Amino acid sequence: MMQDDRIAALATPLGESALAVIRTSGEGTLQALSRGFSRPGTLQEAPGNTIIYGWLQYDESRRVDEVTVAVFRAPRSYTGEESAEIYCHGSIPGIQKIMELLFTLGFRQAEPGEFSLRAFINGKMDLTRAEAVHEIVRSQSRKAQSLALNRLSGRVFEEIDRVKSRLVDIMAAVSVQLDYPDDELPGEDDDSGYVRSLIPMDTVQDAVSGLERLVSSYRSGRLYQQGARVALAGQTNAGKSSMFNLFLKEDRSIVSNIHGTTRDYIQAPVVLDGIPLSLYDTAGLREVDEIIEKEGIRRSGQVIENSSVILYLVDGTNSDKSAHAFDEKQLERIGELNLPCVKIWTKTDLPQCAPAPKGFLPLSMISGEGFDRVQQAMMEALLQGERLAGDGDLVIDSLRQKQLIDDALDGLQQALTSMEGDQPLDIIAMDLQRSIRSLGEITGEVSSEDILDRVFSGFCVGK
Ligand SMILES: Nc1nc2c(ncn2[C@@H]2O[C@H](COP(=O)(O)OP(=O)(O)OP(=O)(O)O)[C@@H](O)[C@H]2O)c(=O)[nH]1
Ligand SMILES: [Mg+2]
Repeated sequence: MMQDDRIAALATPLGESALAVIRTSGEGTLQALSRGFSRPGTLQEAPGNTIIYGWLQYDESRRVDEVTVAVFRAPRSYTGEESAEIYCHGSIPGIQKIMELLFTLGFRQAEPGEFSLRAFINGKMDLTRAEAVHEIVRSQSRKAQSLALNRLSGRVFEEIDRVKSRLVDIMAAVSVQLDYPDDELPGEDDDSGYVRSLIPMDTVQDAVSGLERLVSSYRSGRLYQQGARVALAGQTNAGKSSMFNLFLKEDRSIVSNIHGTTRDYIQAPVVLDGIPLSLYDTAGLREVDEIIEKEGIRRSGQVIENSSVILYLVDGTNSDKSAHAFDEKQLERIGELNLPCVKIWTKTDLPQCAPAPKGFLPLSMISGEGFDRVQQAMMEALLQGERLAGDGDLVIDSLRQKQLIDDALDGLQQALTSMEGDQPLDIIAMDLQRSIRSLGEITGEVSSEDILDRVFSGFCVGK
């Protein structure tokens, strides 16, 4: 991507709408745009943060659209460059005509994420904030959006920066000592008390716990942003479709007392505690010869294997021994696949229902009794020991950030081990330096084309 030319892109979805926004940026944007504008002088002279009304046109006889143009002067714009946002009518052919006009005026189509890349390069935001912009756009639930807003406001940056600056202070002292080993202080192979005075253990320990907190927030960050796949599984008539409907609060999947009612699996989205879930009702598991039901069971098996958590339902009124053996076999398989699973004992409202065995949660689809506990258990299974984040919590959602924090942690732990093993100062210094570098990569202070490409190429065009 070049940085010294002018770019343009539609920033809103391409479709019919009252308004659409086309974003432009780059040095000379207003000058270039004014050549296709009904009031060139006004546009060229407009101060930053103002809005100018007029027509986009090739000339008076070839008008393209009636628009307003928001004017931004460098560095007070999203990208930090001179830029303009064109508010036009949201018609697909109209937008296409405007883009064609812009190309003849010397703009080129922006690459995905190019506006944000320029913002980063011009020092308008660090990489964690740029990633947050993308995460906000992508958020599927209100909670995910709130958490991404926290990141946009710079909280990841601040936390990383806090840890990093303490390590940099330590490294500064260490470097002096490595450069001038003969100064009054004892040499490097002296007692470990001296190394510890240069590198305070509790500061390193504190950095470790700060970073560990961030890493552990990743699982719940992921859940909020990407959601999870939940499969309802079990034998025919166990109550899967009834439970599916209970989740959706609507009569969506066919429920009947005929075994094998559900054949094709059914998927529906549902948001629970701010986590977007993809819920699957599957075909009841049983031995069959009938070819269509068999295929339904096979496909359901794939859904089950690819889910993040399985809710396995067992009909509590079924006293048939072979049915229990069948369930045990299925649960064993799920266990072998290492999939989180919540076991549910259904139809507890019926008098013939046996008490729930150990490890099963009792549930009645009729009264809804036990449903809260089941949902809670499902969340626990998804979070695997992490707690759910509150709105104000700092939660990371970028795999890139998580991996770099892991690298930084690795360096710090290595440094701590070396200190305990009375290793020479330069060895410990290398580990600290590695951590500092990884932390710098998170915010983009240390960056390469490769890293930037990875971060910004996933963005949408116009961001
Ligand atoms: N009393 C009572 N009846 C239930 C309960 N759950 C399900 N049922 C009934 O059990 C029967 C089977 O329920 P479904 O939800 O269709 O069962 P399924 O697991 O989807 O069955 P298949 O689609 O055949 O695999 C229906 O008649 C439901 O009304 C429950 O908790 N209490
Ligand atoms: Mg069903």
